[in-house]
Amino acid sequence: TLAVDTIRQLADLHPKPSNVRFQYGTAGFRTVASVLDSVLFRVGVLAGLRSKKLDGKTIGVMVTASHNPEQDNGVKLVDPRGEMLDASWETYATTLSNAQTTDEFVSELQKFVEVLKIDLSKPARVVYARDTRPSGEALVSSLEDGLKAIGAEGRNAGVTTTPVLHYLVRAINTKGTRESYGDDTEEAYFLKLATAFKKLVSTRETPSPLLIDCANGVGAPIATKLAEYLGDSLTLVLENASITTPGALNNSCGADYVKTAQKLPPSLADRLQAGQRGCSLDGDADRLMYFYLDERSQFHMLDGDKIAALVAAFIVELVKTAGLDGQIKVGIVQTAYANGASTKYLSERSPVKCVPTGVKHLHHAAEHYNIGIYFEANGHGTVLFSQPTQELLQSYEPTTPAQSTALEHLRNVNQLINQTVGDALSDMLLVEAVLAHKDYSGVEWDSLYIDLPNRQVKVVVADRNQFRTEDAERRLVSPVGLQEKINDLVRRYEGGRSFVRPSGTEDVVRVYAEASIRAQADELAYRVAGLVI
Ligand code: 16G
Ligand code: ZN
Repeated sequence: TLAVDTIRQLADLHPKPSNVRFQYGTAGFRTVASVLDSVLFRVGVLAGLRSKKLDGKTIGVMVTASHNPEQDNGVKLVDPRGEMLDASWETYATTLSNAQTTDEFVSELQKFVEVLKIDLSKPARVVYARDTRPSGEALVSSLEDGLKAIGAEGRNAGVTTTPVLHYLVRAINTKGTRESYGDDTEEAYFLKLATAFKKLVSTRETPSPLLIDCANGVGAPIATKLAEYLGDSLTLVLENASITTPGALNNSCGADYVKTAQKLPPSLADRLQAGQRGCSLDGDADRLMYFYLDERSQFHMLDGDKIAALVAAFIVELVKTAGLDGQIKVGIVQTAYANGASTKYLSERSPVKCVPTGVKHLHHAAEHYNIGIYFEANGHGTVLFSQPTQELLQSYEPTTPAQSTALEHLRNVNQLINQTVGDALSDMLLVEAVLAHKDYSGVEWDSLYIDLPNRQVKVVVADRNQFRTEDAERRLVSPVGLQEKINDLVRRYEGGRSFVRPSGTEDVVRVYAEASIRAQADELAYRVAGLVI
C-alpha cells in the first residue's frame, strides 16, 4: 500500500495554489515558476509510480521551460527508452496536479494505483536534471520530496540539457543489453558524439570556426565541455554564454528568437563575420537554427527544414552508395509548418509524411521507417535508425571500397545522432559533418531550395478550444464554415497556402501563410487572421 502518512506530511509542505489550473501539454507542465512548487512534488510521486508500473525501469524528469522567458519554468517526464511520456499518462499528470487539497491528492493517487494495477512493491527509479533557470534548484528539491514520498530512488544528473537527460534515461535502461546506448554518464555522451564526429570528418579539411549562440542557457556549459572532446576537429566559438546574468536567458537571442524574428540576435551583430557559419540553441539545447551573413551583411536563416534537406540528401546518398537502397527505406516527417519549398525538395528524394505539431507525433511517425528523419521548422529534430537497420549496418558486407566508406559513414551517423529526442549539439555536429563532406558553405546549403516567403501571426480569441483541426492540422473542422472562407482567400494568392490551429503551449490561435511573394504571404496571413477573430 501507499505510505499515506509520509505522503500526507510531505504533500502538506507543497500545497497547490488555488485559482491555478495546470495542464500537462505538448511540452509537459510549463508556466511561471512561482506557482510550480506543488506540481514538481506531484510529478515526483507520479514519476515513481510510472517507474513501478514499468517494473522499476528508470524514468526521467527534466525541469526546464526551454525557450520561454527566464521567470517561467516547467517539467516533463521521459519514458524508459528516452522518449516523451506515454500520452495516456499525460491525463493522469494533469489530474494529479489539479487536486486542490492533500486529501484530494491522496485519494486520486489511491485511485490510480488501483485502476492501473500498480504493484507498489516494485522498485522505483528516477533520474532528473534541470536547466540553468534560477528557480530550478528549489523546484528540484520539491521534486525530491515527491520521490521520497513514493519511496523512489533518485539520481540527480545536475544542470544539463534536455537531450543529455534523455540520453541518460536510455543509457541506464539499456545497459548491458543488445540495444545498449552507451555508458550512463555525461562524459560517455560527449565521447560518443565526439568520436563519431571525428571519424566522419577524418578525411575532410578542418571546418572554419563555428559561432554558437547559447541563448545564455545550459547549452553554454555543455557546449564548453563538448568542445574539449572535439579538440582540433572543430572550433566552437561560444557567444551568449552568460548563465548567471539575471534576465539574460533567451532574451533577444537563442533559436526561438532567430526563428520568430527571422533576424540575427543583436548581441551577435559584430561577432559573426560575413560568410561565417553561426547557430543558435534554445534554453535547453534541444532546438537548433543555423544562419550566416552574406557579403552584403544580409542575414540568411537555415531552419529545421533546411537541416532536414541537408541531412536527408546526405543519408539517402549514403544508403544508395552503400548498396543498401533495396533494404533500407528512408522516410521524412514534417509538420504543416514546413516550408512548401522544402516539402517539394524532400519529396523528390524520399517519402514525406505530415503529422500534427509536437515532437511525439513526429517521433512516432519516424519510427515507422528504417531510417526516419524528422525536423520541425523551428529546429527540433533528429534521425531514427530502427533496431533491425542498426543490426543490418553492423552485419552488412560491402563489396567495393565505395560501399565500404559509405557504410562506415552510416555507422558513424548512427552513433552521432541522438535518437532519443532532438538534440541541438548532436544535430549541429551532424550538420557540420555533412557540410564538410559536401564542401558547402552556408551559401551552397541555403541554395538547395529557396524558401517560399511565409508569415506567422498569433491571434487571441475568446476560446481557442473552439478551433479543431484534421489532416495533420491543415484543415479546420470547427468553427464550421471557417475553412471554406480560408480556402476562398488562399485561392487568390499565387503559391498560396494557409492554415489555422490552436496553440498547444499558449492561449492563442496560430495562423500560418505562405505565397510566392513576400508581400502576398504577409497579406494572406493578416487576412486569414481577420477571419479568425
Ligand atoms: C512544443 C513542442 C514543439 C512544438 C511547439 C509548438 C515538444 C517537446 N515541444 O514546444 O515540438 O513545435 O510546442 O507550439 O513537443 P505551439 O503549439 O504553441 O505552436
Ligand atoms: Zn527546447
